[in-house]
Amino acid sequence: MAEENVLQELEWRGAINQQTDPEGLLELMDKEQIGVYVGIDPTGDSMHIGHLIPFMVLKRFQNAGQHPVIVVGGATGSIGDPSGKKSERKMLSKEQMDQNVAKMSKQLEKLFGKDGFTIVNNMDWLGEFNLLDFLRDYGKMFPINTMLAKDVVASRLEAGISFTEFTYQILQAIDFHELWKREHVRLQLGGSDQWGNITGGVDLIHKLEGSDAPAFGLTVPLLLKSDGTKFGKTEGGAVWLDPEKTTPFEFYQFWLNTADEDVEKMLKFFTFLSKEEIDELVESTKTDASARKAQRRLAEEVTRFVHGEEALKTAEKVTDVLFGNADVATLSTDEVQALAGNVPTFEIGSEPIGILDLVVAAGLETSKTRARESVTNGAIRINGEQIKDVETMIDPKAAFDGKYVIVKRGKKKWAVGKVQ
Ligand code: 383
Repeated sequence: MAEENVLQELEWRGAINQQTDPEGLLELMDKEQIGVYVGIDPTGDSMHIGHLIPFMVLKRFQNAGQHPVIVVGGATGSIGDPSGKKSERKMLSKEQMDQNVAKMSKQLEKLFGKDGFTIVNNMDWLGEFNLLDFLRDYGKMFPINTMLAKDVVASRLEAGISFTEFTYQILQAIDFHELWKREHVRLQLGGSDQWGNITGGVDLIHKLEGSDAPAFGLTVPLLLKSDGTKFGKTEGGAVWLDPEKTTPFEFYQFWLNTADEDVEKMLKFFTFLSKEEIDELVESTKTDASARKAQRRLAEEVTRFVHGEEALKTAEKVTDVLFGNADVATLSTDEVQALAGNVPTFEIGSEPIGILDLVVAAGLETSKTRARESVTNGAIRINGEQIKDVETMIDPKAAFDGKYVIVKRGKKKWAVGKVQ
């Protein structure tokens, strides 16, 4: 069998929504290495897993030998893409935007490595224009009727859209042309909400560089779960890539909790596993669903990709302690710190403390009388060890470098005391 090309791979992964000219693109990639780009607006201080959708595809083009380019939109972010938005956006301050650009760039370097990919800020060129040049050089290239017909604009005409946001599509088109010239970019990727903006860029390049100038667009479907709800949201809100906002443990848990009906789609989208490996895992959801082998592998692959091997191991360990049968005493101090990020915590002095006072301080019982009952019943464990004697004094300095005391009541209630 001939080796599969990147578009065939995207096809079986279900990762193509629309594309402009697949034959032309394949022919070009056979001849030369091209730049492939995705843009992201720094409207927040972290990416979330929705952003991963086109970035996973970009990574596949990188693995297939093409050169990834990412635009962090310092300029476009200050305008606000109306795509997928029902109302006008709030504008961020320049300082906020600069901070977000720095944070997102760091996250992107973690995913794509420092070498072998290019990251640019469109403020570098869009920030230089003066109004008259903009209107004369570019405005003339954009027929208002075409702009009005774009879904994004058409759907907002009734509710209203400012001239500022209306202009957004021109800015993204200029970016594509600019990168076409300076980075040999020939293909732009995005979620399906970006189709109008991407084809706007293809059209601009054809107008300025000739109708046979090579420029292509491809969009990736935005995911829906089998129950029809939006992918990537939990009760607590978005699932962030920033470990300060969503801990690697919570991140791991999000993927681990994928429904059986959705796990195949997720494995195809968010991992680099082969079709055969995925088929095998999907099969196991039918033959041995309770083992959750497919979910485990999914959580493992995505957590490793986003947070690295060490954070993955910690997330797995904490999962095993909280939901499996791993012994608390085997946790390292760093792992206890990760655990503390995911269960209630309380502050505790460094002097020895009576077990009943400790259980109350931990918030696991409301009174010493009730704490006494729990202890006598054998429901209380300190650092993994069952304590039944109500007179026991606990030394907070005894374990985990003297930094933490882990209190557990029954099977599910945890609290970590942070030694002051
Ligand atoms: C800016 C300048 C460019 C090209 C693209 C942009 C950003 C683009 C946009 N993208 C979204 C964002 O930044 O608004 N106009 O939040 C999201 N993307 C990706 C993907 C997605 C899109 O970053 O569909 C989800 O994540 O394309 O909504 O020159």
